Amino acid sequence: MADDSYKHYIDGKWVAGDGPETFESVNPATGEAIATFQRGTPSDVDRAVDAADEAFEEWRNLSYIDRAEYLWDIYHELRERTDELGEIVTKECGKEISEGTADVVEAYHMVEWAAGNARHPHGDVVPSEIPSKDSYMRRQPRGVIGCITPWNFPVAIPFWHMAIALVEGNTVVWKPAEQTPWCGQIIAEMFDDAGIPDGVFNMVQGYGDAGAAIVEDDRVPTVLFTGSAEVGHEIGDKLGGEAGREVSLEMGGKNGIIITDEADLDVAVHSAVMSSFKTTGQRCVSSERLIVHTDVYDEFKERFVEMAEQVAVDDPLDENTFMGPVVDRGQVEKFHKCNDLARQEGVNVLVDRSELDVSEIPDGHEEGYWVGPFVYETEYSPDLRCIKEEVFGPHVALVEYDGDIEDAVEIHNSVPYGLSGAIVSEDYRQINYYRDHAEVGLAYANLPCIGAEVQLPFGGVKKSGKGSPSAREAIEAVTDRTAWTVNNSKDIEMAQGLSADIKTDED
Ligand code: UN1
Repeated sequence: MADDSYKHYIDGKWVAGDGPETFESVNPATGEAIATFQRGTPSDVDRAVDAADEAFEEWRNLSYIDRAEYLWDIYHELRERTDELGEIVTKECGKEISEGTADVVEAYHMVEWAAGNARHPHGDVVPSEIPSKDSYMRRQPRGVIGCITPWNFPVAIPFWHMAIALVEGNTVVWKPAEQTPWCGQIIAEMFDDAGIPDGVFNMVQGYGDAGAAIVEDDRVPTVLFTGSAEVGHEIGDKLGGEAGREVSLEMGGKNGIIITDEADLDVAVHSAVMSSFKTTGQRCVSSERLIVHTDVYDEFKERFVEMAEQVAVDDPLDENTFMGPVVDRGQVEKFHKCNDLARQEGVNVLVDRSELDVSEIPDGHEEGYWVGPFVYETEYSPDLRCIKEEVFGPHVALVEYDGDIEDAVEIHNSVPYGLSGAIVSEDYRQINYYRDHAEVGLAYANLPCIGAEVQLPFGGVKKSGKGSPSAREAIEAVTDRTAWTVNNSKDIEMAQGLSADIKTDED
């Protein structure tokens, strides 16, 4: 073990774990190593699950409000250190500084939601057919919750999962993304500062093998996962077949924006640029398809292309930057491969800043993972892979449509995913048609298709997810409900007119 490497947090202690290997966090803007971390093994995960399992009984017996107190401490620390942490997010995952900071803000919003919820009424009182019976819903925590989180929201998404799991009375084993272990380290330090009881919160740093060990462990009744569709479906397939095990998965999308003949083009261009290029196209909710009515197509195209040529790709710590680098070399390669595929499929390329000119790369950042917008137009065909497969980068297709909103929505829905989408239109009938027929979990009108607030369910349909691992919906995944009925009478009376008389041979 390298002595200066950061460790796992298991059972209230910083531990090196079994593995001989370490890995580095790299600043995507410079290619420089930030810090070294221990790479977790399945046996480290095993120890973390042991600790979480052991701590569960005592933790669940605290009141909601007492559990939430630990989260309030973290809330205050996140607020006090927002700027500092925002900068760390930016240095570790490359998104520009307003986004790095917004990640931390989104994290404390979720902590506020979860901890605040502890003082809200819980459960429903349900009427009974029998006047002497009271029925109501109770929730029980499920136990050890496995949380596997992505690098693009390295502070917010861990709290989507963990704040809720913990306040509901579960314990946690968390694996942060291997690209953003420094954010993981700081979050674990916050739990330590808050004095969370040993074993209630555990973090194992590492790669997919550590994540797989969490999924394999049948002492983990629920896995919350936000990340790629490929991994999410593997987890879903495995846990779906196991009695008593649950998943809540949020994966990617091939999100679209419909710009109708009734669109305000200022709103359309602004929404499209935000949705396609913010976070360098690396949100699950980023848009890679712009479906534009033929009447406004030429003007929209001209204006969108002009912006795509101009958006500032630069040092993410500079507040005038719109797009930072992508997260790592793998993402650069995938982006180029997907652009090549589009070219092979015969699209008409409109903007190609995929290989940035040296003069566009900020000084001292030559080793960073830089790409710029890649925009093309193509006629719609259900067979084209480039308009169906997620890239996770600033790769955008313009697809012209003729006809009514029904035609646009048909194109919009003709992808295997369904996470987020938007319509830009001044006509409420078109908006309502879209609202009722778009196959997505998050939908917007006259807005970008990014930027959901934490109190909304965040999840998709089709290949984009199962459940919503955030806010109220995450509670479903980390608790079991009991429908509880109590009899206030000495007589037993049954519903549905069922006789409660015990008849004997004497009768
Ligand atoms: C993601 O896309 O990976 O809605 C998460 C948004 C953010 C969360 C994005 N609140 O854009």
